[in-house]
Amino acid sequence: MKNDYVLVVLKPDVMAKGLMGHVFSRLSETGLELVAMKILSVSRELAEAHYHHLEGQAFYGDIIKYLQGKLHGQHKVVALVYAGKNAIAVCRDITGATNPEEAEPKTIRGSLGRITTKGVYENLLHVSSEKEEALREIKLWFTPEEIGSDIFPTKVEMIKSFKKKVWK
Ligand code: IDP
Ligand code: MG
Repeated sequence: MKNDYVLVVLKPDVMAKGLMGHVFSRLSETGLELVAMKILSVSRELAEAHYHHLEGQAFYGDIIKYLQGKLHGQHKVVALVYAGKNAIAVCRDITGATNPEEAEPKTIRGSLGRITTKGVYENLLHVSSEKEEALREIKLWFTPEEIGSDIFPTKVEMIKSFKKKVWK
Protein backbone atom coordinates (compact mmCIF):
# COMPACT_ATOMS: atom_id res chain seq x y z
CA MET A 1 0.00 0.00 0.00
CA LYS A 2 1.46 3.32 -1.13
CA ASN A 3 -0.12 5.35 1.64
CA ASP A 4 -1.20 4.98 5.19
CA TYR A 5 -4.75 6.01 5.95
CA VAL A 6 -6.31 7.32 9.12
CA LEU A 7 -9.83 8.12 10.26
CA VAL A 8 -10.10 11.41 12.13
CA VAL A 9 -13.40 12.45 13.71
CA LEU A 10 -13.97 15.99 14.96
CA LYS A 11 -16.13 15.18 17.97
CA PRO A 12 -19.15 17.29 19.03
CA ASP A 13 -17.11 19.49 21.42
CA VAL A 14 -15.13 20.79 18.42
CA MET A 15 -18.39 21.90 16.81
CA ALA A 16 -19.93 23.24 20.05
CA LYS A 17 -16.83 25.32 20.81
CA GLY A 18 -16.48 26.68 17.26
CA LEU A 19 -13.08 25.08 16.84
CA MET A 20 -13.58 23.41 13.47
CA GLY A 21 -11.46 25.92 11.53
CA HIS A 22 -8.64 25.76 14.05
CA VAL A 23 -8.56 21.97 14.09
CA PHE A 24 -8.65 21.87 10.27
CA SER A 25 -5.69 24.22 10.12
CA ARG A 26 -3.71 22.03 12.48
CA LEU A 27 -4.54 18.94 10.42
CA SER A 28 -3.74 20.72 7.13
CA GLU A 29 -0.32 21.72 8.42
CA THR A 30 0.63 18.04 8.55
CA GLY A 31 0.75 17.99 4.74
CA LEU A 32 -1.34 14.81 4.65
CA GLU A 33 -3.86 14.44 1.82
CA LEU A 34 -7.54 14.75 2.70
CA VAL A 35 -9.31 11.98 0.75
CA ALA A 36 -12.80 11.98 2.31
CA MET A 37 -14.90 14.23 4.49
CA LYS A 38 -18.50 14.40 5.70
CA ILE A 39 -20.63 15.92 8.45
CA LEU A 40 -23.10 13.62 10.16
CA SER A 41 -25.19 12.88 13.22
CA VAL A 42 -23.85 9.70 14.76
CA SER A 43 -26.47 7.02 15.39
CA ARG A 44 -26.32 4.86 18.48
CA GLU A 45 -25.52 1.90 16.20
CA LEU A 46 -22.52 3.67 14.65
CA ALA A 47 -21.23 4.87 18.03
CA GLU A 48 -21.49 1.37 19.50
CA ALA A 49 -19.83 -0.24 16.48
CA HIS A 50 -17.06 2.37 16.57
CA TYR A 51 -16.31 1.84 20.28
CA HIS A 52 -17.22 -1.88 20.48
CA HIS A 53 -13.79 -2.77 21.89
CA LEU A 54 -14.41 -0.46 24.89
CA GLU A 55 -17.73 -2.02 25.92
CA GLY A 56 -17.59 -2.82 29.63
CA GLN A 57 -15.36 0.15 30.51
CA ALA A 58 -16.77 2.47 33.20
CA PHE A 59 -16.80 5.37 30.70
CA TYR A 60 -18.44 3.41 27.85
CA GLY A 61 -21.93 4.91 28.32
CA ASP A 62 -20.50 8.43 28.36
CA ILE A 63 -18.44 8.04 25.17
CA ILE A 64 -21.46 6.65 23.29
CA LYS A 65 -23.48 9.73 24.33
CA TYR A 66 -20.52 12.05 23.65
CA LEU A 67 -20.02 10.82 20.07
CA GLN A 68 -23.76 11.14 19.42
CA GLY A 69 -23.67 14.78 20.50
CA LYS A 70 -25.89 14.15 23.51
CA LEU A 71 -23.48 16.00 25.82
CA HIS A 72 -23.25 19.01 23.50
CA GLY A 73 -26.77 19.90 22.38
CA GLN A 74 -26.90 17.35 19.56
CA HIS A 75 -23.95 18.82 17.65
CA LYS A 76 -22.83 16.76 14.68
CA VAL A 77 -19.38 15.40 13.96
CA VAL A 78 -17.06 15.75 10.97
CA ALA A 79 -15.44 12.54 9.77
CA LEU A 80 -12.25 12.75 7.71
CA VAL A 81 -9.89 10.34 6.04
CA TYR A 82 -6.29 11.44 5.58
CA ALA A 83 -3.67 9.66 3.50
CA GLY A 84 0.09 9.88 3.55
CA LYS A 85 3.31 8.57 5.02
CA ASN A 86 2.85 7.58 8.67
CA ALA A 87 -0.61 9.19 8.61
CA ILE A 88 -1.66 7.59 11.90
CA ALA A 89 1.44 8.59 13.85
CA VAL A 90 1.44 12.09 12.36
CA CYS A 91 -2.21 12.71 13.36
CA ARG A 92 -1.85 11.14 16.80
CA ASP A 93 1.25 13.25 17.48
CA ILE A 94 -0.54 16.56 16.90
CA THR A 95 -3.63 15.27 18.74
CA GLY A 96 -1.87 14.28 21.97
CA ALA A 97 -2.65 11.82 24.75
CA THR A 98 -6.14 10.46 25.39
CA ASN A 99 -6.36 12.20 28.77
CA PRO A 100 -6.33 15.92 27.91
CA GLU A 101 -4.72 16.74 31.26
CA GLU A 102 -1.81 14.48 30.38
CA ALA A 103 -1.51 15.61 26.76
CA GLU A 104 1.44 17.84 25.84
CA PRO A 105 0.34 21.49 26.06
CA LYS A 106 0.91 22.25 22.38
CA THR A 107 -1.13 19.31 21.12
CA ILE A 108 -4.78 19.80 20.16
CA ARG A 109 -6.04 17.87 23.20
CA GLY A 110 -3.45 19.45 25.49
CA SER A 111 -4.34 23.00 24.50
CA LEU A 112 -8.10 22.70 24.04
CA GLY A 113 -9.36 19.57 25.81
CA ARG A 114 -10.73 19.25 29.32
CA ILE A 115 -12.09 16.71 31.75
CA THR A 116 -15.61 17.68 32.76
CA THR A 117 -16.75 17.71 36.40
CA LYS A 118 -18.53 14.44 35.55
CA GLY A 119 -15.23 12.88 34.47
CA VAL A 120 -15.77 12.87 30.70
CA TYR A 121 -12.59 13.28 28.68
CA GLU A 122 -13.60 15.98 26.20
CA ASN A 123 -10.63 15.44 23.95
CA LEU A 124 -11.93 16.84 20.66
CA LEU A 125 -10.74 14.23 18.19
CA HIS A 126 -10.91 10.57 17.45
CA VAL A 127 -7.82 9.34 15.59
CA SER A 128 -7.31 5.69 14.60
CA SER A 129 -4.49 4.18 16.57
CA GLU A 130 -3.13 1.54 14.21
CA LYS A 131 -3.49 0.27 10.64
CA GLU A 132 -6.00 -2.52 11.27
CA GLU A 133 -8.15 -0.18 13.33
CA ALA A 134 -7.99 2.49 10.63
CA LEU A 135 -9.09 -0.01 7.97
CA ARG A 136 -12.03 -1.18 10.06
CA GLU A 137 -13.08 2.35 11.02
CA ILE A 138 -12.83 3.87 7.54
CA LYS A 139 -15.02 1.05 6.17
CA LEU A 140 -17.47 1.57 9.05
CA TRP A 141 -17.80 5.33 8.59
CA PHE A 142 -17.60 5.66 4.78
CA THR A 143 -19.00 3.88 1.76
CA PRO A 144 -16.69 3.43 -1.25
CA GLU A 145 -18.70 6.11 -3.13
CA GLU A 146 -17.93 8.66 -0.41
CA ILE A 147 -14.18 8.26 -0.85
CA GLY A 148 -12.74 9.94 -3.91
CA SER A 149 -10.41 7.15 -4.95
CA ASP A 150 -10.49 3.39 -4.40
CA ILE A 151 -8.23 3.30 -1.37
CA PHE A 152 -9.25 -0.27 -0.53
CA PRO A 153 -10.41 -3.04 -2.89
CA THR A 154 -14.09 -2.82 -3.85
CA LYS A 155 -16.60 -5.05 -5.62
CA VAL A 156 -19.85 -4.37 -7.44
CA GLU A 157 -23.02 -6.09 -6.27
CA MET A 158 -26.54 -6.06 -7.69
CA ILE A 159 -28.88 -4.79 -4.99
CA LYS A 160 -32.43 -5.99 -5.68
CA SER A 161 -34.52 -3.78 -3.41
CA PHE A 162 -33.66 -1.43 -0.63
CA LYS A 163 -35.06 1.69 1.04
CA LYS A 164 -33.44 5.00 0.22
CA LYS A 165 -34.37 8.58 1.13
CA VAL A 166 -34.80 10.73 -2.00
CA TRP A 167 -35.83 14.36 -2.63
CA LYS A 168 -39.65 14.87 -2.84
P1 IDP B 1 -8.00 7.47 21.96
O1 IDP B 1 -9.23 8.27 21.57
O2 IDP B 1 -6.86 8.35 22.40
O3 IDP B 1 -7.59 6.46 20.91
P2 IDP B 1 -9.18 5.24 23.45
O4 IDP B 1 -8.46 4.45 24.49
O5 IDP B 1 -9.40 4.61 22.12
O6 IDP B 1 -8.39 6.64 23.29
O7 IDP B 1 -10.56 5.68 24.09
C1 IDP B 1 -11.61 6.19 23.29
C2 IDP B 1 -12.22 7.41 23.97
O8 IDP B 1 -12.76 7.02 25.24
C3 IDP B 1 -11.21 8.50 24.32
O9 IDP B 1 -10.94 9.38 23.25
C4 IDP B 1 -11.92 9.22 25.45
O10 IDP B 1 -12.96 10.08 24.93
C5 IDP B 1 -12.58 8.06 26.19
N1 IDP B 1 -11.74 7.55 27.29
C6 IDP B 1 -10.68 6.72 27.22
N2 IDP B 1 -10.16 6.45 28.43
C7 IDP B 1 -10.94 7.14 29.30
C8 IDP B 1 -10.92 7.26 30.75
O11 IDP B 1 -10.08 6.69 31.46
N3 IDP B 1 -11.88 8.07 31.30
C9 IDP B 1 -12.81 8.73 30.56
N4 IDP B 1 -12.87 8.62 29.20
C10 IDP B 1 -11.95 7.85 28.59
MG1 MG C 1 -8.58 4.79 20.24
